[in-house]
Amino acid sequence: MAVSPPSAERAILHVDMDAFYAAVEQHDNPALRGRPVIVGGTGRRGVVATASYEARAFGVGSALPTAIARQRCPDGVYLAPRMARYAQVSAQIFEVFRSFTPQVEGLSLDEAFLDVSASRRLLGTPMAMAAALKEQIRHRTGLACTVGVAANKLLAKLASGLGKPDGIMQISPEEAVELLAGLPVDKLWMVGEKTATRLQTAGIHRIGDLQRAVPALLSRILGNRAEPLRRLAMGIDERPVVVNREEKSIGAEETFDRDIDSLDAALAMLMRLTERAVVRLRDSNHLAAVVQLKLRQPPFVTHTRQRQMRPPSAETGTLYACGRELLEQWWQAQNEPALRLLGVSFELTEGQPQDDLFSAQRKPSGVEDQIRARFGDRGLVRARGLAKDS
Ligand code: DCP
Ligand code: MG
Repeated sequence: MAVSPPSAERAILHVDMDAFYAAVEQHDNPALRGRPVIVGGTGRRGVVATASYEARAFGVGSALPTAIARQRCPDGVYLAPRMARYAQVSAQIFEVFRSFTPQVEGLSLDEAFLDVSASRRLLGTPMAMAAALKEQIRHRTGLACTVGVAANKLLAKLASGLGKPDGIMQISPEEAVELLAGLPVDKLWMVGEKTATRLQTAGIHRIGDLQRAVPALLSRILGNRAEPLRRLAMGIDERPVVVNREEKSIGAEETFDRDIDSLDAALAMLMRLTERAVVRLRDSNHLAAVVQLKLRQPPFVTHTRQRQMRPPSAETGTLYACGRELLEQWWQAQNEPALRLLGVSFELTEGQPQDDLFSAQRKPSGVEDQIRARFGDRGLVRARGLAKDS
């Protein structure tokens, strides 16, 4: 049965960094480049978090016990993870993602879906955006990623998997059915272990079998999930990109009719925005733990810069001084600085007024909290086991 794609086709990118932790290590220490690098628990019962592509040639990869990895690849360089550093690089890549679209759904430190449907008018075809995105990530971090391009999440993720490493891969709706047909059923996100077993018992092993299955049979096995699953098998996936919940923050921003091209004017605007935001900050009875600037250059390149406040504060002067430093640094780093939009926002902390000495017990959140705030507990699960062990 032929199924036609939805008329207003979406443009979804799935971006995934290549050998993320290992690539960061190779970037930070050039002596490691070209060598098999294995990051993970280095203790007796440690497991591999990831391996560089050089190490993968030895059959070493994620979740393999490190002890076995050492047998397969005795000359590899074995390193314990440096989560704080990976989180820092992650923040940089997400900043690049958000300069293409606000519709960013982070899945882990190194992976996200971007709905760039509305960016097409301004930034060109999805393939052009994928190329620009790769370029900007390399420029910003020195690292390679792979971008999958398609009309939905299912196919975009499939595409990035096929394009790895350092690639761009597009899957059109026409190609999707055939590509999916050869894959095992449990590659579909709706199919967990239980469903897979049930399908296999009925002789449905590959997605192609699902595509051809008699509807009545499928309904018997899957009940009301039969139809959605059959559609997935045909490459139809209407799940939206769900923007991760931001940490609680308060801010003020403004888009200008005429771009601001002098630092003095930009600072004056920053002062106005800071005052405006501080009024709301005080109303909320919170302190600012982080000051963040949003800086958009014409036509649409958005940067963010942020800094922790130690101690957290609700004082206009203190917060402005922090924003001012960030703005001046950014301004000096630009070729032809100009602002189409400027925003300042404060990440809130539960802190009570500063005369309460005990409020200092609530420290600004650590790396783990930041990761959790962005991705939920999911973002930490994998790295957790490692940290304990090593
Ligand atoms: N990770 C982990 N434990 C796992 C899998 C991954 O700790 N079982 C960590 C290390 C990875 C990072 O998460 O560097 C990203 O995971 P990916 O699955 O995207 O794997 P990589 O980025 O390392 O490699 P690839 O190029 O295959 O994406
Ligand atoms: Mg990856």
